[in-house]
Amino acid sequence: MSLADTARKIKNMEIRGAGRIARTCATALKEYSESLKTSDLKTFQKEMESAADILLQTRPTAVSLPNAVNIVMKGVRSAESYEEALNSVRKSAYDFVESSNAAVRRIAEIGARHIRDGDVILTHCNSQAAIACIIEAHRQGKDFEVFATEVRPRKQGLLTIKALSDAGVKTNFIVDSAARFFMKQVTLVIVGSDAVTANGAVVNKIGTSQIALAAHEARTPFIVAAETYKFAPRTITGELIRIEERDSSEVLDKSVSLTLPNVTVRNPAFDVTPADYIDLIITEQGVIPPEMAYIIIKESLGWEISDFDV
Ligand code: RUB
Repeated sequence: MSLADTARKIKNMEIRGAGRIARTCATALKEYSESLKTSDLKTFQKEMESAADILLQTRPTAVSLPNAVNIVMKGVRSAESYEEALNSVRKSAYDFVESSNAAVRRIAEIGARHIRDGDVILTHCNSQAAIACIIEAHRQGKDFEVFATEVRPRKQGLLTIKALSDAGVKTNFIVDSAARFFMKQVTLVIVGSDAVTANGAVVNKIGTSQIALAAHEARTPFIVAAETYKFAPRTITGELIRIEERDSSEVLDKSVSLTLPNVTVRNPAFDVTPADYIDLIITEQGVIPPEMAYIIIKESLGWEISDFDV
């Protein structure tokens, strides 16, 4: 696939979900580097920076994307020869994809331990990491059922119920606004994440924070499955995660909105759930309380406040 095709598919959400977006971008940079018809280091670096920029513009919220791009571009930026730069892209892209897949498997193992017989789990959107925990617990023979939300406007819930149904997990499909109605019978909420901030807030699909509020009210544990490359280094300086607002036509057909000149359709794709409403974050390195997010950014990702111009 060409770099432009990859960027288009991420933008229009044919390729979606923070983990998949990150792996796709790492692979796209590798393929792009191999397609370049130059052996001049400076030209190669310039072309790779432009390619990275194109990918970075596709979706603004998933921090996995800049994290993956930076991992792949690090060796390009510091290389002293074209060969070194090309080898570095190949290796770092390969390593990133492998470690990302391994992280999801590890999160599944750890997350499954938090699921017990008799649980009623609610999940929102379509998170590979969250679903992997549920499917792993089912594979281990645990007996539970799932409530999956529809996820307006793009209906990612359809992907979730297909994955769960294919795995043989007993699943209830509900509209987003029914989450609080059913929360009384839910014993565990598991969602994924597009970004985790230094203060332990989780950015995930719009509606996640309402579900967290309802879970808090019902004293239902709320856990997040997030690979460490979803943690956002720049938030240690207080920088906020940009929330993507998508086209209004995803919510209301243009032919209808054109007849309603006084109506503005708003379509934020994500929201922020504060750490106060989150019990645990499951990473591939283990389970942490949200308040420990800064430690992951500092010790696992290796970022310090002094790395930023503040
Ligand atoms: C997807 C979404 C998912 C996270 C985590 O939003 O909010 O919960 O990306 O997914 P969108 P994963 O459909 O707009 O991309 O665990 O697969 O990385």
